[in-house]
Amino acid sequence: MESHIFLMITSFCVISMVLAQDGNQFVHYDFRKADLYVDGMATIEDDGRLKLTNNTKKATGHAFHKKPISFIKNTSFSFSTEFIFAIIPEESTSYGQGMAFVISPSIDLRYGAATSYLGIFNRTNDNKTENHILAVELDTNASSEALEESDNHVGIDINSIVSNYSVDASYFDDTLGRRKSLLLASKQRIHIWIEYDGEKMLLNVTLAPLETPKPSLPLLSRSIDISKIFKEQIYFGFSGSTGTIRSNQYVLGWSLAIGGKAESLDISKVLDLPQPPHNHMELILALVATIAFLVIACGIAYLYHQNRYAEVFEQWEREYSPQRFSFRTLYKATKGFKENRILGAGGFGKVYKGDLLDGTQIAVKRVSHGAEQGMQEYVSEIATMGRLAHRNLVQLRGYCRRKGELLLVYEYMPNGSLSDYLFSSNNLSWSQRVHILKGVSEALHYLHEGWAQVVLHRDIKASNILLDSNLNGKVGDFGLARFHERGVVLEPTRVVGTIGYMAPEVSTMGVANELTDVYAFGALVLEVVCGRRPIDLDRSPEEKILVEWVARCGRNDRLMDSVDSKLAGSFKADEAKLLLKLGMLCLQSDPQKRPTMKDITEYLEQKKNIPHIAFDTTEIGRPIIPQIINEMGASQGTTSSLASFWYDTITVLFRGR
Ligand SMILES: *[C@@H]1O[C@H](CO)[C@@H](O)[C@H](O)[C@H]1NC(C)=O
Ligand SMILES: *[C@@H]1O[C@H](CO)[C@@H](O)[C@H](O)[C@H]1NC(C)=O
Ligand SMILES: *[C@@H]1O[C@H](CO)[C@@H](O)[C@H](O)[C@H]1NC(C)=O
Ligand SMILES: *[C@@H]1O[C@H](CO)[C@@H](O)[C@H](O)[C@H]1NC(C)=O
Ligand SMILES: *[C@@H]1O[C@H](CO)[C@@H](O)[C@H](O)[C@H]1NC(C)=O
Ligand SMILES: *[C@@H]1O[C@H](CO)[C@@H](O)[C@H](O)[C@H]1NC(C)=O
Ligand SMILES: *[C@H]1O[C@@H](CO)[C@H](O)[C@@H](O)[C@@H]1NC(C)=O
Repeated sequence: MESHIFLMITSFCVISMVLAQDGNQFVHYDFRKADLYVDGMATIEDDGRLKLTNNTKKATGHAFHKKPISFIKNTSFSFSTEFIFAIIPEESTSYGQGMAFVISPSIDLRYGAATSYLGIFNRTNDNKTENHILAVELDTNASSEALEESDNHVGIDINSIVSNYSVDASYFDDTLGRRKSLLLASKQRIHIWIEYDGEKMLLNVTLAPLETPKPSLPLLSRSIDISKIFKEQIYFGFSGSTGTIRSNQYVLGWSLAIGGKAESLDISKVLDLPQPPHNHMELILALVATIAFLVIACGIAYLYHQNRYAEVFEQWEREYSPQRFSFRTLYKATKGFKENRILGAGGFGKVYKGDLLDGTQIAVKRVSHGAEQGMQEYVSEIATMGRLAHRNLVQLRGYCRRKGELLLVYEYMPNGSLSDYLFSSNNLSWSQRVHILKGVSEALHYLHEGWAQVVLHRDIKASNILLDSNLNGKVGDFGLARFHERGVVLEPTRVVGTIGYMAPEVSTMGVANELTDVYAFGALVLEVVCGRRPIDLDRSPEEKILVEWVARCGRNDRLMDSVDSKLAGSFKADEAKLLLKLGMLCLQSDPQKRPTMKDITEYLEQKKNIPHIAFDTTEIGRPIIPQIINEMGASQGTTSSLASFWYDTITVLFRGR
């Protein structure tokens, strides 16, 4: 029983396959697989489209299914077909000729004329019953030979190009319940159904745009007795022509059945039309426009990029390139120099925290640098400073140069500056303070004597001493540092420094040397021991200037009174005495009486005894105090906090003689 059913199924399959191969029924989406005969302009394109006409004027193209169908001359003969076509005219106002679905006794219609004959008939054979041809024309030109009036019509032709029936192209829109016109030469894919019911002798032609399902009403429904047209054998196919105006005509899917309903075409399988071909001028214009657009876009991107990451790099800088950072790297490390990355701001610019890609933390100082002259010398000094190495120096890792701006890259100091630490709620213990001062003295000793050249820091102050994670003091910010050969007589230069740390002679002599650094170091020592700024305008006149006040305490034999009150009872008196005396030694008005940094390290290591100091007013070097600060101090109140802001942030620049 089971095997019997199986046999029935297989035999059914064999029959339908035979039918399909027979040519009585087929569906094609890819015409390479169809058994087509083509001639004239017609070709089957590489991706499977049937292209009936090309851009040749006054030519024809034909495509026929090779297998003939036996035509039985009785009422039982029916057929059904549907296909997708597209007419792409060269111009958009003139469409040229059209195409037709043709049932012919021969596959060879090469005698068919071009232009208005659509490749089906010619002047001699037109309107002859010997043609045995039925065609459904999709005509886009009203030709006088064919007695046509419409440039967009569908016609049924029996043996003649003069249609027996013809109507303007349209389709019935079932959702609207009315007809809508449809342009055949619309460059869009159009669906057409042609059905012949042999019993009713009715030929129906129905059109619709590709996406629209088959309308319920046909465009044409005419009674025709096809038995009077055909002979015993018929072929199904297409014919198209061009005239003086050219067009490309495509067939993109075809289903046909004899004696039944043709299988519906699956719209999703229907090939797209090729990209509309451009003419040369359009192509060149498009190319030029594209290139122009790209150039402009690239230009904008480049300028934006240039502007964002622009740097100045000159030939002479080549030798420093190992120390050079790209601005891009620094920009990314500081997240675009974000406000929340600012570590501090001074008279010379802001300092930002940065994270390099390898995880190293850095501090980036942006120094505005108006003058490009002197830059070479400056960068060479920076490069030299990059080679300075001491555990109590903040390592300068490199630099970057932009127009009007210099960026200095330092190792990152997690505990910030000594100034911030000393005057914040953090309490630096006595031993920590001593440790920091020793470290700074060693660094300065190294700068002055441990190097081939003499390095003057010129801006020693609490805010330039930075603290690492173990609270080691490190001398940072070499923004004002200068180098000179040992033993040369220094010329007066532009004098720089910070109020409170500037030795009196710099204003009169205009010379900075090792001993002016020593003076600043002395001011720093007193600041650290006493926990007070070198100049504090908020205090009483005798306490305003720290060095004068410490001297007063010394003269009154009450030196310990000057030690930071936060340290009460927790400092070593003998060490405090040593440091205060050392500070006073450094702050003497006569530079020659000041100790060298070498002496200082030896006093601190107690390798050498510190000389006697009288705390005599005449010997004390009062730091330079510009008039404006004095005046501010005179009027107490709100301005004094402004003065202390100045003190902290403004580094004074003025010319020596
Ligand atoms: C059009 O088809 C004809 C005939 O096959 C061919 O000779 C001609 O080169 C084709 N023209 C174009 C533009 O493809
Ligand atoms: C059709 O005509 C043929 C002879 O031409 C005949 O043998 C056949 O039975 C006819 N079929 C029908 C359905 O009338
Ligand atoms: C029809 O063909 C003629 C002659 O080839 C042409 O002048 C006219 O512009 C065409 N009309 C359309 C709508 O293509
Ligand atoms: C027209 O077609 C017929 C074939 O039907 C052919 O014999 C004749 O030569 C053709 N005439 C011209 C002018 O091409
Ligand atoms: C076609 O030929 C028939 C006669 O065979 C004639 O009556 C008719 O007018 C012709 N049609 C045209 C358009 O010439
Ligand atoms: C042809 O159209 C008419 C009128 O709409 C309809 O009655 C008939 O069933 C159609 N025939 C076919 C084969 O679709
Ligand atoms: C179309 O039909 C054929 C066959 O019925 C006639 O012979 C033609 O004369 C007719 N042509 C027109 C224009 O009606």
